[in-house]
Amino acid sequence: MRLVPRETDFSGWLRSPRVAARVGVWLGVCFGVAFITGLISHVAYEPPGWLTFPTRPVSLYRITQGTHVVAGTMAVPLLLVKLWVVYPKLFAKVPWGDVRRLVVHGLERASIAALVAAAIFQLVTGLANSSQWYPWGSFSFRDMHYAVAWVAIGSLALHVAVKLRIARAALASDVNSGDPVGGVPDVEAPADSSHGLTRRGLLRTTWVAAGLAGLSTAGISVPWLRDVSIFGIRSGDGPQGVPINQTAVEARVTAAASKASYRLEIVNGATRRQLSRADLEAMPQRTKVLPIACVEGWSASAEWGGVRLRDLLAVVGAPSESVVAFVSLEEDGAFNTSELPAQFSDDPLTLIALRLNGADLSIDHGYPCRLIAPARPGVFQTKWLSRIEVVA
Ligand SMILES: Nc1nc2c(c(=O)[nH]1)N[C@H]1C(S)=C(S)[C@@H](COP(=O)(O)O)O[C@H]1N2
Ligand SMILES: [Mo]
Repeated sequence: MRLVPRETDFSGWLRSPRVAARVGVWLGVCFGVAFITGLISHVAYEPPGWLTFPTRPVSLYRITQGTHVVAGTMAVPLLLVKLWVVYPKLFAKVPWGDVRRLVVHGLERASIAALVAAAIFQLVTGLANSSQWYPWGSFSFRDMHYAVAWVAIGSLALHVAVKLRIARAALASDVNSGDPVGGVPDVEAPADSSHGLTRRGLLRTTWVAAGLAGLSTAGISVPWLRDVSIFGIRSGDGPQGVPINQTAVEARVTAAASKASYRLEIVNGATRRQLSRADLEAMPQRTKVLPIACVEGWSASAEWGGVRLRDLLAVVGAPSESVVAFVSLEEDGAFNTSELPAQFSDDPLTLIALRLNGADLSIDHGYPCRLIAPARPGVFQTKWLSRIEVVA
């Protein structure tokens, strides 16, 4: 008996280039969608100097980030099936005798290794983040996930280029055919299930698994899908009908946020104003329907009431198109400050919210006041504001 099997030890009609190509197409679509929506998220988090992120549609980030997480989740069953179909190739014969073929073989192996490692890494870290599990400690999820996305998409492009000819031939031929495709041998597959699972049966099962994975995640942002959203850990309602990522107790702001002496400080250079919650309530109030959309994929729309940021900037003589820093009462924590680009400060929909869905903001949603701006990642919608400062 051999310890290491050979590629030819894995027979069976399911492990066919025709199956691999068909699953590969959809896997590629999921990774492509996740890559593009991921780039949008990256730009929303860290806009490069030459690009201003749009403030409309208000649900832009909600849609792109929800799509990102759904595409990534759908890729999980697709990747598992794809790896199962092709893994006998791990044991393919190495062409030791022929240097040129050995080099080509080695390069192809290396690119596949990079692709598989990057794909698994992206799906595992993405799923962990969307379920709020941070096993990587002090490493920044976003930095890692972003860097490896380039490895994944680069090695995927290379893989597609290398396999294009055989994949096209495989897709163009009957799925049950036993003819070799692009020089790769195949075996005739029975079309009926009396011999076990058919290729069509495997493909159908794979599509259903991917569809269910997508549906079960989509519920975190699509209200009517909530009931089937078994993976959506934020699908339940928080207070006032909106989920919460961090409560006031967790952020240790309960005392500071409930004090009668609370003042919101607004700073523009040497000009400083201190406003109590009653002062804020005395200013012109607006109500707007805007979503909260977290990087984790969940989102919820709500009716926010409060003062326009523009109006508050006017109080300290600042132009509405200012870059504005927000500081929370929360003393430490990764999300206790944010910086709002000028186009969002200028937007009439950007509010310092005092109310949520017709009632005073609950303490977990940011009482005495919080920022809510259109088309922004949730992490920048700073809660429990203590200071608003014009920085540019
Ligand atoms: N001060 C402060 N603001 C914060 C956070 C936080 O931890 N501290 N979490 C942010 C994140 S990650 C999200 S998604 C939203 C969630 O808003 P909600 O709790 O009102 O739903 O608040 C943001 N604002
Ligand atoms: Mo978030």
